[in-house]
Amino acid sequence: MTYRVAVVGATGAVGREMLAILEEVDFPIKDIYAVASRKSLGVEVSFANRTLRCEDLEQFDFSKVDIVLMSAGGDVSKAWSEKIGKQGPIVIDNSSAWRMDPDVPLIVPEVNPDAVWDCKKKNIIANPNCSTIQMVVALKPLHDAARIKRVVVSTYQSVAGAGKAGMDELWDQTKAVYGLGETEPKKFTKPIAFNVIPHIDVFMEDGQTKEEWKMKVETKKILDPDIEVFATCVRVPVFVGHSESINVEFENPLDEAEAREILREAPGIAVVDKRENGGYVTPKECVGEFDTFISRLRNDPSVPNGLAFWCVSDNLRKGAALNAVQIAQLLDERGVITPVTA
Ligand code: 2RA
Repeated sequence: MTYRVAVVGATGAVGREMLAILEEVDFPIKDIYAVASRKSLGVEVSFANRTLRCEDLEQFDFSKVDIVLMSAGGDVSKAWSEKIGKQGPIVIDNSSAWRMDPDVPLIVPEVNPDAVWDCKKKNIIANPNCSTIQMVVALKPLHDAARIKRVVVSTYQSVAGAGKAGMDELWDQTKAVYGLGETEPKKFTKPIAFNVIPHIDVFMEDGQTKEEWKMKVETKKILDPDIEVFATCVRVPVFVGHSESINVEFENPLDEAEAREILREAPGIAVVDKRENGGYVTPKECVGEFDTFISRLRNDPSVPNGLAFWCVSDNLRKGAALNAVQIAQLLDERGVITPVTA
């Protein structure tokens, strides 16, 4: 079985990663198309050993594909995903546009693969927010073992989460410190070079930011509505790779040694946890990797049945493009789509 695939937003950082990962995992592709807004018409992107020329989103005939990997932002997704789904293909959307829609499953394949069948209502599957994905991959096996009551998480999110403009801003401001170029913040609210900013996405009425809210509501939708989550999301001057400090309170006892063994066996997780200099993973080391890395596992005696750990993942890969491609693999494995092509 092979599939006809379109990548919408193919010129963006995540779109390019989607193409790279489709090739890396050897996804069974019959035809592949790069699609983008008119301003990227004709731009070339690479796939395997060839180049694809971007086609115009407004003109593209989506009835000729089986799967659409969409990373073109929330506004484009709101305007297009439902229309595309009605033409036949399943849209796997990386934006926040559909994540909380009750008729759209929000999927992390290691956590809630069975939800894939719910995509039939709108032919849309939502890819969760990057900071949620890596956290729930780690929480799922621990929840199965001892039932999580509450999670307190602080994030250290790379500028790649804000797209190419975020990466350019860190680069330009870093150069400016040495007298080379501009310093004015544009994408971020304060200087990001040599600084940290406790603000990602817009503020909500209760004082939390939307990024913090997403971590709560998405975890409930993907993993368990009874889990309480409190997040503080922070942008840090790291180009790629999100880190999280996670404290978990369980209903039942689970000590650090058991948790370490459970996580070692869990899909999508690599445990690197030596109590010595450098015996942990930093974001620099996770770039390009598929796994979510767990380090610094400790009992947290400040609450009953408490556990703390450090969690690092490539936000452009597991936090976006890789998770989307793994959803496409799940569609294939479960036989959700019947492509017209053999
Ligand atoms: C960020 N969560 O890091 C966003 C990207 N999805 O800003």
